[in-house]
Amino acid sequence: EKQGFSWDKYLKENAAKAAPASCFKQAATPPINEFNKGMKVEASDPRNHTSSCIATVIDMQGPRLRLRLDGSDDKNDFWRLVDSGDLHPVGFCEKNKGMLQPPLGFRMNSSSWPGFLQRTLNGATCAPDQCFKKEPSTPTRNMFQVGQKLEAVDRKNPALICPATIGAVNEDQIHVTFDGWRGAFDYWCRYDSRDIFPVGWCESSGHPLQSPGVKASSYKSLKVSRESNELSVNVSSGHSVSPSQASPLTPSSGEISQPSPHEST
Ligand code: MLZ
Repeated sequence: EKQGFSWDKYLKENAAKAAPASCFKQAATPPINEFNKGMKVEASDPRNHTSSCIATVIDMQGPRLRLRLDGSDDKNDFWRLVDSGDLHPVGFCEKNKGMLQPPLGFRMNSSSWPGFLQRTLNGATCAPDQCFKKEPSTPTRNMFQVGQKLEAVDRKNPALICPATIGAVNEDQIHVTFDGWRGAFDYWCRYDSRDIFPVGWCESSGHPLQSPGVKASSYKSLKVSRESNELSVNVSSGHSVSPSQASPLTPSSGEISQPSPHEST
């Protein structure tokens, strides 16, 4: 029998529906990753989107690359899909009459940039053109609906993709809420963000998928019967907390916490 988290079972247990694949700016079939660790690419600086920098592939997970800007520290790594519009082969910028820029926070004196650039590219392995896949087209409008399930990058731990739910929709924005994590990791993003994926994407792309957290989702699902003075808490994951486990009425923080091995962030 298959180990670990199963969307099939989870959707049934929670009587939930997956957001249709057509809602997402993602390829119908996840792109193939032909990069290797150590290869160099041109990437737009995530902290300064107008500048093109040299980056090195530090790690990979399915079709996602962990990148580090050359000349930057190891605290600002970022992840991009192999079909990200933010990535280009080395030489792209020059072909388009642009200039490669030092990353924000370049660790040397800016006058040493030209020399640094030459040294960093000297003898480097630049990722060949065929590694870079065409960016998928953008859905014409926001078609997400509240309650739909998806897989989403945890932006506080961007190596991770986790089960999530559309918590709200506002014009071109969606609220991504992480199942079982009480809001600490939730974020708003555009409907065409590359950080969100249809249910099943991790499995079909060979990327690991986290299991939902084990915390009560929020007081939205807390039902209190004042008459009987009975407390019952329904957790989005389908578990329920008995009155003896839960704290008494009138919570102060607005959230319930269950002791769990996954408490830490
Ligand atoms: N630091 C946490 C990771 C939490 C991931 C949550 N993703 C929605 C832990 O230790 O478990």
